[in-house]
Amino acid sequence: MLVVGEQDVGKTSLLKALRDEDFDTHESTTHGIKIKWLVTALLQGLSKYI
Ligand SMILES: Nc1nc2c(ncn2[C@@H]2O[C@H](COP(=O)(O)OP(=O)(O)O)[C@@H](O)[C@H]2O)c(=O)[nH]1
Ligand SMILES: [Mg+2]
Repeated sequence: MLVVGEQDVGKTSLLKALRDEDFDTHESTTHGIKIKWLVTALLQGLSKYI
């Protein structure tokens, strides 16, 4: 998933929420791009077969 948008619209906060991470009212600006793992329900379902 690629999240693109204007500065300060909440991209980092949205991705943190999807990763069950805490909301930060003073989230610092992301410089450049940040790449992180996001384990989806599909991957979680597959994990029992791996
Ligand atoms: N009230 C409120 N503030 C938010 C929300 N999402 C993000 N923010 C705040 O808006 C600012 C920018 O958010 P951030 O996730 O860094 O945006 P980004 O620059 O698009 O990655 C930060 O201070 C966040 O705490 C939201 O849903 N509600
Ligand atoms: Mg950001």
